[in-house]
Amino acid sequence: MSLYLGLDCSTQSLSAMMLDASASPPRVVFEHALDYDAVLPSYGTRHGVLPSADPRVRVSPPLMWVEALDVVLGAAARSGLDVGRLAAISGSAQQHGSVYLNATADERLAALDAAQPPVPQLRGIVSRLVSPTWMDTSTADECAEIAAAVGGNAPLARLTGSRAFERFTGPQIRRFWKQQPAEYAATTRVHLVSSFLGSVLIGADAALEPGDASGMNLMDLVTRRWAPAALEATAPELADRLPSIVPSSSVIGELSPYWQARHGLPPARVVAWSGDNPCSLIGTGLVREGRLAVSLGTSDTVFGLMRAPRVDEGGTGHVFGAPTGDWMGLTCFRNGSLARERVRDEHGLDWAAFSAALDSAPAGNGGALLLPWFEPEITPAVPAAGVRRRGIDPRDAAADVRGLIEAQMMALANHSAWMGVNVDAIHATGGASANAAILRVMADVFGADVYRFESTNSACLGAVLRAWHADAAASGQPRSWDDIVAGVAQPVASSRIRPRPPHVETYRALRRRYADFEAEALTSESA
Ligand code: ADP
Ligand code: XUL
Repeated sequence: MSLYLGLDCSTQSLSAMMLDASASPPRVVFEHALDYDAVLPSYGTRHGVLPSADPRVRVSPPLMWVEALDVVLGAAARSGLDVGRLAAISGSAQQHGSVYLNATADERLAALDAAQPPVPQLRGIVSRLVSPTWMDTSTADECAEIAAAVGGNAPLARLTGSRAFERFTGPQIRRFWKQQPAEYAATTRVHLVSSFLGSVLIGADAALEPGDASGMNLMDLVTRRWAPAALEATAPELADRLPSIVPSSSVIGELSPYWQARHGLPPARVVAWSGDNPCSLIGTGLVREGRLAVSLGTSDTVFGLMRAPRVDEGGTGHVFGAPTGDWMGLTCFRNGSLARERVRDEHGLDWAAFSAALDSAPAGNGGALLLPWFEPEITPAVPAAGVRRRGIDPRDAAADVRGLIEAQMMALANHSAWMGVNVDAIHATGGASANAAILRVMADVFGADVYRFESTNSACLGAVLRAWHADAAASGQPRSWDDIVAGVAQPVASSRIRPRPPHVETYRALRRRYADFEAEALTSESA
């Protein structure tokens, strides 16, 4: 019986997981992660992105992801497992980031020489050397232009699931076309990070699926096809440059002869890659409506499955396609793990001391508040960095750490209210979900039970499970999503953290004061 491989190309690392589906229950038998800054220093990234003098610009070198893929596939092949049993591979990638390919790409991808590493052979295939990432905020003008062309942000949100957001691929493509028209003209394909890496695996142009395509401001959320009005508002002749959109559990090809020969892998099925949040929805087991997941990764996100696309016309959140064929609501925060690391480092702490400092200050921090905008923020939209403290001495480590974590948890809770989910349980994931002190604040602020998972990488687990789901269907033995996630993507029952009623009361009041503080700061900013 079968092994499945999931890959996750995230902001700071590329990771892999293998699942043995014949074990009872199915279990993860291999995990490996590669940190870009540490293992591939020649690309010059910091936290996975290139340094930039303009704080709005956050780009990464796309071929770094290919080199990481090569290293990680090699590690999976040498895992000692019988990789001849590998039936299917899928992937997860940071959302919204785009890769621009020229007319040589298809031929070069198909003709790779297995005796050589991939990157030197693929150097000429990009029409743009860098890929804008989800952290990029340089496209405010383009957002305004696109929204105006389709009649405003509310109609754009109804059509595509989101108002125009700076990091979304459509506004990024428009800026590229405006600033580098010759390079845009030379671009024959604009891929997302997900469909780019899928293309690299199959040695041909790969399709996109609706989960990641809905992060572009270009797809009709209901028909799951490109929306002509959005394409027209974005850039000329864009339809020809976009991949096709296929259902999420589609086999898009097989592992190319190059990867088979290079690492001794079989001709496994390759399943459409998706975005990290849609993959995490599966990896946290949220295949039914009613619970939310909170991912504390490089970005912090809060999301849950939706049976119908209840779009947020208020402009905070997104509705994406879910891998199950349903939809998912999501709100994203940019000041996540890197803000936590910043405060940790400013006070000279390690994670254990950070947690102790957090625990040592009282719930509610004596009424003190902090707005954690160390970098421009996505939610709410804060164009220029600027941390604000009210009643916190920045030299007081306990108050500062507490202020940060309470701010992050209150922002997550307040800005997910639009989803209309009555939350009684939260599935926590992402690197910082390993931190129980943070999860205790989460439980108190949301007034909900919080559960953890064995692995903090639900995006990678979701990718493996998507590979299994699609392979089962392609083999004529389809399995339900409930069946796929049972026993694998379930929270650890003993990890349950219950909210403490007095603290829930404290935060009920503080959440309103936090919302007022946020609103005041935004008003004074725009004044
Ligand atoms: P990504 O979203 O890029 O995949 P991860 O989910 O892998 O990121 O999260 C990585 C982050 O997890 C690191 O940047 C680090 O700040 C954070 N992290 C790891 N361990 C802890 C901990 N014990 N407490 C808080 N944060 C942690
Ligand atoms: C979601 C978003 C981030 C990235 C991070 O909209 O921008 O969560 O997907 O990888």
